[in-house]
Amino acid sequence: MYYSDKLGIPKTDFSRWRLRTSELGAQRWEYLSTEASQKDPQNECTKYLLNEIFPRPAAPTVPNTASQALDNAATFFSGIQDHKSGTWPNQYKGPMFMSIGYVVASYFTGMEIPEPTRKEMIRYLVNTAHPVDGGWGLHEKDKSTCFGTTMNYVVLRLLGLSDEHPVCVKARKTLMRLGGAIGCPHWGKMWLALLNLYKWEGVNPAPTEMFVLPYAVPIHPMRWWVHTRAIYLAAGYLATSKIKCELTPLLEQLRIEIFSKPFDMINFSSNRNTVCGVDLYYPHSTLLNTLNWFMVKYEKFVRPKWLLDYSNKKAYELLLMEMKNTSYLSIAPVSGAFTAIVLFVEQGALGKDFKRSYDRMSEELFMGPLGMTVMGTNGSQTWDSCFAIQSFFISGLAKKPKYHDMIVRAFEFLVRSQFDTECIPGSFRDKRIGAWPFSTKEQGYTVTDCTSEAMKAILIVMNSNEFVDLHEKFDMKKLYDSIDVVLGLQNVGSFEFGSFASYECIKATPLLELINPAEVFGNIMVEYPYVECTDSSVLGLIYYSKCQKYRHDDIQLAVKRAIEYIMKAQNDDGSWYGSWGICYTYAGMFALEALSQVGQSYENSEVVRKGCDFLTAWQLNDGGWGETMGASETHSYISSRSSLVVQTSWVVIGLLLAEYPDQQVIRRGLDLILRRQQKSGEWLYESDEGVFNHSCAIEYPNYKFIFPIKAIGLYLNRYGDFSILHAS
Ligand code: LAN
Repeated sequence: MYYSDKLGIPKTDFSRWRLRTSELGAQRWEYLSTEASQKDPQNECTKYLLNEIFPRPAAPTVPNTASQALDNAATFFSGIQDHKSGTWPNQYKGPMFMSIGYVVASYFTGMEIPEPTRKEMIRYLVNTAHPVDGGWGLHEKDKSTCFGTTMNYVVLRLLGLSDEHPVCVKARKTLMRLGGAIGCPHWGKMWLALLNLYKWEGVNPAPTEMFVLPYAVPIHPMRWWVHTRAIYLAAGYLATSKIKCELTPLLEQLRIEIFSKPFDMINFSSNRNTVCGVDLYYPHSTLLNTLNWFMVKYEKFVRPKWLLDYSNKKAYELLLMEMKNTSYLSIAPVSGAFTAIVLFVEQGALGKDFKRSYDRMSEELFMGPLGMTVMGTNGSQTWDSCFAIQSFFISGLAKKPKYHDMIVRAFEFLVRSQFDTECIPGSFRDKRIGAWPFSTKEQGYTVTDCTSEAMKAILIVMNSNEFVDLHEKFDMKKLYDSIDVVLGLQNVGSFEFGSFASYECIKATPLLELINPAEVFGNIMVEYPYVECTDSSVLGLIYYSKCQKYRHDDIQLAVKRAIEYIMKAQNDDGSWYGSWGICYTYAGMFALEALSQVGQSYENSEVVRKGCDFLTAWQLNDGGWGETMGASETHSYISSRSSLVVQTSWVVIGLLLAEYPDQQVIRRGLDLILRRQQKSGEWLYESDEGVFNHSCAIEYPNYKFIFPIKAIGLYLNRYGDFSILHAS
C-alpha cells in the first residue's frame, strides 16, 4: 500500500474500489464485497487512479529518441482511458470548501453516508491538514484559514472523528488562534447556521425578493455569473426561511468546540461582518454594508410574510427548473448541496426531486490515494477529451493504428456529449443545442471555450483519412448550431468588445462586484472577458471556417474582433493574465496559439514578439518554466524555484507556435520535459495547474499528459527527431 495509515486513521481496502462510469461520462465510486471484488477485476484506469500499479512497469522500450519518448507517453496515457465513457476520469480536486456541502446535506436530511466513503473522506482531510498547524485553507495547498479550518473540522466531527483525536485537537488549536468560527466568511456562516451552530441573525441577508424583480432591471440576479446566481438562489431560500436542523448532542458539543466563547454569550448579529483577516480576499464595499444594514431592518420590521412566501415560491420553482436542466446535478457542488436541502425542506425525505438530487451528489465524490473528496465539478470529461484528441493529432500520433481505438472512444464521447435539448422555458438559460459543457452533457451548462475546443476536436477527426469509419457517426450540420452558439456568445459591450466570457455573454455591469458578498473570492458576480476563452473561441471558429462554409463572413468578422480584443488585452510587459490556469504562462500559450492562427508570428508581429520575450525572460536555470499560485492572487508573475513540467510545456507550445527563432531556448525547455518523464512513460503530479476566482487552486491531472505530448509533438514537427541521453 502506498499511503500508510496515518495517525491510526483506518484505510479501506483499495483493491475493492471500482470506478463505474456511464457512456455520458458520469463517475461513481463503488466499494465491493471481497467476493464480488474477486470476480470483477479492477481496470487499468481505476488502478492508476488509486496508485495501485506499484511499482509501475517500465514502458516496453527505453527511449533513445524524442519520438520514442513521445510514444511512451502516448501509450501510458491511452492505457488509462476509461473505455466505457471514452474519457480520462481524474480526481479534480483542490478546493477545500466542497465536502462540507455533501456532509451537511447528509446530516441535515438524515441520509447515511456509506461507511467506506465516510472512512475515506476522513482520511483525505487527515492527509491534507496543514503539516505545521493542522488546519485547512481555501484550497489544498493554502495557508490555514478560518473558513477552511472550520468547515473541515466540522466535516471531520460529523463524519465521526472524536474531538480528542490528535488531528481534531491540533485543528481546534489553529481555529482558536484564528479567532474561532465567528470569523467565517458568508458561505461558512450559512453552512454553520443550517447546522444550528450559528444564529441566522449573524449571517448577512440573501433576499430572494431579487429573483422576482423584472428581468429588465439591469442588476437582476439572473444576469449574474451562473455559479453565483445558482448558489444565492438556493442559499437565499434557506437564509430567508432561517432553516436550521435540530440540535443534537453532537451539535451541542460542536457549539462548544468551534467558538472561543460560550455559544450563548456570543452576540451573533454584531458579527455579521466579522471575517478573519487571513480569509479576507475581497472586503465588503461601503455600499454592501449599507445595503445589508437596511436589509436587516427590512427583514425584521417591514418584510410582509406574503412577499417572503411569494419570492421563496419563485426561488423554489427556479431551483426545480435548474435541477431538471442539469439532470439533478445542479451546476456545481456548492449550489447542488444547498439545493438538495431546499428540496428536502419542501418535499421531505421521500420527495422524488430530493432523492434524485441527493443521489446525484455521489457523482461529485472521487476517490484517490489520499482519500475521498468532493471535486470542483462532476469532472472535467469533455474538456480533457477535446485536448487529448487534438494533441494526438497535432503530434502525428493519431496516424498510429495502436491509438485508433482510443481516439474513436474519445470522439464518440464528444459526439454523445453535444447538447440536443433546450433548457426549460422560463429558467433564464440561453439556447444550448449544439454546444458542449466542461464536464458532462447531463450537467447541462454551455461553456464557451469547451464548445469551441470540442467543435475543433470533432472536425479534426472528421477531416482525417485515418478515421473515415467515423465520418458517418456525426452529421456535420450539427455544427451549424455550435457555430450559432459560439457567435452568439461574443461580447459586444464597448469595454469587452470582441471577447468571450466563460458560460454566457456578459449580461450585467462589473459594478455589481460592489455587492459581492462572498468575501473570499473576487470577480464572481458577473461574467468577465477572459483572454483564454477568447483564444479558444478563435481557434474553433478559424478551424471551422477553413473547412466549412456556414456563416463564413460572420465568422471572419467575429475572429477579427476577437483578435483585436486579445491584442488589446496584452499587458505592457507582453504578458496576458490567465484566469483559469496558473497564470501568465497559461494565458500566454493560448494567446500565442490564437495569434498564430491568423498568421501572426515572432517575425511579423510586435504583439507576439513581446509575448514571447516576456515568457523567455522567465526561463529558469534548469531550462524550464514554473509559476506559482501567488501570481494569480497578486496579478504579477511569481516564479517557482524549480521548473514545472506542465508550465514548461505551455511555454514550449506557445514559442513553437509563435515561430520563436531561437531553437536553443525551446530545446532546453523540451529537455526538461523529457528529463522529468518517468520510465513508465508518464509524468508525475508536481503542482496545481488550475485556478478560479483569483484565489483558489485546482488540479487538472490530465494536463501533465496532454500538454507535454503536444509540446514534444510540435517540436518534432518543426525541428525533427533527436536522440536523448539517459542518466543511467
Ligand atoms: C471551472 C473549470 C473549467 C473552466 C474552464 C473551461 C477551464 C474555463 O476556461 C472556463 C471556466 C471553467 C468552466 C470553470 C468555471 C468555474 C468552476 C466551475 C471551475 C474553475 C471549476 C470549479 C469552479 C466553480 C465555480 C467552483 C464553485 C465555487 C464558486 C466560487 C462559485
